[in-house]
Amino acid sequence: MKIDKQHIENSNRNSLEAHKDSFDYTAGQLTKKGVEVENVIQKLTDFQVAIPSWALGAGGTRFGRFGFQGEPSTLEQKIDDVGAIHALTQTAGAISLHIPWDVPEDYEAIKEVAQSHDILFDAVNSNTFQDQKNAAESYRHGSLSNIDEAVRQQAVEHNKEVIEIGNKLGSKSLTVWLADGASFPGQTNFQSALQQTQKSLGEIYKTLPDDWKLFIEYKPYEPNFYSTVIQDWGTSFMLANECGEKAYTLVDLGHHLPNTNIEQIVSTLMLKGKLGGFHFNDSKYGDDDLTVGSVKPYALFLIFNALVYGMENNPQNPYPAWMIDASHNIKDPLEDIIQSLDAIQEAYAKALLIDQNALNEAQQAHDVVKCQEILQDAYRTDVRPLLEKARLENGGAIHPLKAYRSLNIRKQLVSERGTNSVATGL
Ligand code: LRH
Ligand code: MN
Repeated sequence: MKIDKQHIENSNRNSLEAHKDSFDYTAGQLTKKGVEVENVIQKLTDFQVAIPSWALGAGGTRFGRFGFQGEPSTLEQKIDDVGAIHALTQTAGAISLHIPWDVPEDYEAIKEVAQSHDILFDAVNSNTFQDQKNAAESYRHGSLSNIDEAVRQQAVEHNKEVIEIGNKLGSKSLTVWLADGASFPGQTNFQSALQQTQKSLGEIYKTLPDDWKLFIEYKPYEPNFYSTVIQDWGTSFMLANECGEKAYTLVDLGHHLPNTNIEQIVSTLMLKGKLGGFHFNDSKYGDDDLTVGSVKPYALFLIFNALVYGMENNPQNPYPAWMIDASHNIKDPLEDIIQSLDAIQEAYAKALLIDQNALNEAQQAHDVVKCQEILQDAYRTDVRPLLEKARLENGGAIHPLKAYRSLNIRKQLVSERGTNSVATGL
C-alpha cells in the first residue's frame, strides 16, 4: 500500500489556513528573539528517525498479546508501513531490521520496495537472546559472554552473518544488545563474563567493514533479573573503547534505573566521541517501550538540549543514529509511531530554540534562576507550527495522525491483509 501524495494534499487543504496563521505568528515571535527559523526547519527536515521492523505489529507481554488487524506479515509489508509513516511525517526515512526476524528472501526486490518509499536501511540488529530452531547451541546461559566456547562462537558467527545481510542492503551499522547476565547471585563470574564478551565483540569488530559502526546497547535488567553483563553506559563505553574507533555506545531511553540522569550520560558520551545513537521510547517504571514523550516529555527535552549542545560543540562525536524502539500493546502500532515521531521532533525543535549563549552567560554568572528560565522559555514555546511547516515543505501531512485516520489507512491495510495477519517481532 502506498499513500498517494494527492490524497495527502487533499487532507491538508482544510488545515492550510490555520497552519499559515499559526506559523506566521510563531515565526514572527521567534525571529524577534533572534531565532533563525529557516535553520530550525532545515534541521527538522534533515532529522530522519529509523523505524524498528519489530514494532509494526502488536507487541505483547508475558501476560498476553492483543493482535491488531492488518499487521504486516512480510518484510515487504513492513517496509510499506514505514513508507506510509514516512509519507505522512517526512521524518521516518529509514527502517532498522532485526535478524533473523527480517531476513530478506530477494535482496533486489526488497531494495526496490524501500527505494519506492525513499526508505533507507539503518542499523541491523543481531539476536542472540532467543534460540533459533535447529541451532547447535543454546543461549539459555548467555551468548557472547557464555563460558562455553562453542556457544560464543555460534553467537559471533551470527553477528558476522547479520553484517553481511546489512551490507547487501546498504546498512552501515550493527547494533548488539545482549540479554546475557544472571538471575541469581553466584550464577556467573562477573569478570569472566565481561572478558568473554570483550573477546567476542573484538572478533565481531574485526569483520566490520571500514565505513561501518558497531553500536553496543546496554540495559540494567530483563530478561535477567540479578545482573546483566552490559548493564550500563560505563560498561558499554569501556567495551566500545576496547573495540576501537568504529565502536560506540547506544542509548535506549528505557534502559535506565529510575531517575537516572540520561542527559548527563549523553553529554559525557558526546564529549568522549562515543555516542553512537538512540532507541527512543518512554517509560514509567522499567523497559516499558511506551510512546515517546507520553510520560516524561521534559526529560526528553533536556536530553535534546544535551544533544544540540553536543552537536554544536563536539565535532569528535559523529552525527548520532536516531531510532525508535517501542512495543505496542494497546495502540494501533502506526498511530503510536506517528505520535512518537511528533514527540521526538517537538523535543528537538524546542531544544533548538534554547539560547545557548545566554545559557552559558547565566551559568558563568551562577544565575541559577536565569538558567532555568532560559530552558523553560524554549520548552514553553509551541513549536507545532514549525513541525507542520517542515512536513508541508516536504510533501507530508500537516497533521499526520488526522490524515492517517481521515485516509482510513488501517481500514485499507485490513482489506489488503485480512484480519489475522501477524507481524514478527516483539
Ligand atoms: C532490548 C531492546 C533491543 C532490541 C530489543 C527488541 O530491550 O531494546 O534494542 O534488540 O529491545
Ligand atoms: Mn533497544
